Amino acid sequence: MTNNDLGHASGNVGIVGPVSGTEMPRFAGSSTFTRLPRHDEVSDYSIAVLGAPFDGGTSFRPGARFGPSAVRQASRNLRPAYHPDLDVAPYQRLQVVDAGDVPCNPFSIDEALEQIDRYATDLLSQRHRLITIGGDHTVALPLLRSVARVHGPVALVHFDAHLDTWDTYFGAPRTHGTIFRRAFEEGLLIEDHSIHVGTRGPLYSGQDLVEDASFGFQVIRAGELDRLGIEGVVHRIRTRVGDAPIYLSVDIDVLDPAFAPGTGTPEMGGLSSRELLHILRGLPGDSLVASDVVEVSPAYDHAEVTSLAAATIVYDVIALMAGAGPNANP
Ligand SMILES: [Mn+2]
Repeated sequence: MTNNDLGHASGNVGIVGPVSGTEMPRFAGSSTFTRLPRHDEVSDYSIAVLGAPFDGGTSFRPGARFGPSAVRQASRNLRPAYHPDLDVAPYQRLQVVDAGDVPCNPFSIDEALEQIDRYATDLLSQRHRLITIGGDHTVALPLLRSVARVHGPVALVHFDAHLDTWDTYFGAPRTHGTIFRRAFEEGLLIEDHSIHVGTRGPLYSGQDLVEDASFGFQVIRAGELDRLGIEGVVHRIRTRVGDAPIYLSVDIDVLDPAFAPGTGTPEMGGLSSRELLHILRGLPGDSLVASDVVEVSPAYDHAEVTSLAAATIVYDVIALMAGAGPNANP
């Protein structure tokens, strides 16, 4: 079967691109992320997009299990051939594929985490990078486990309204609000290289911040963005991570509910989608080994606002990994 038989636009030799928007309108055809080829349609790839439709670790509004399909659907809005702000044609530079969804057991958190770990471990290596669409934030724990197996401990760059370093909920140790404490305890993170960005809202206790700091996290609170500006935030993140391999975790609730209403635990006073995209575009793409975009709960969304934000972030992370050109101007 040739590239043309699949209806895919050809880029560099051997690379199979997404279905062309001139051959099939963007609202039709393949339902993969930005209509990329499926994992089993190509012989090798550099970046895989994976769905983790699991929301059994959610503490408030449920529904993120429908996130991967909603984000793929919203990705039809994107024209993925060329990213002008990063000056890169990511799908011509690297082979990117959609690896489908992990079959997650909706009745067992631990079994679902094992399933995600197994899938991610199959897809990841030193030269295969992974971007996972959640699912609630619990899915980040098995993803970090598989990343650490390949790369060793990593620096976590974590965009979220919440710290996600609490200990337990109702006695449950692995939930969407406890994963990064578990990741620290399991030695998956490089100490003193990780950072939360965009946290805000009231806490269970002031002690939460003390404990979080004791796990080696720095914090840029959402309100600090007004003082630091985009460049100041980017500088703080880059200084924090240094040359370490980065796992980038984006909880869509880092955005203000005005920009992302369709999520499980919304908090007022968040980032705008423009602020988030511009910060992301300032990150060192070469160091990104894996990423997730989580907590899209489509039942609470309106007009695909939240799903489109998540789809755009996934595409931007792909473009960052593919490498910015010489004219990039984030
Ligand atoms: Mn979170």
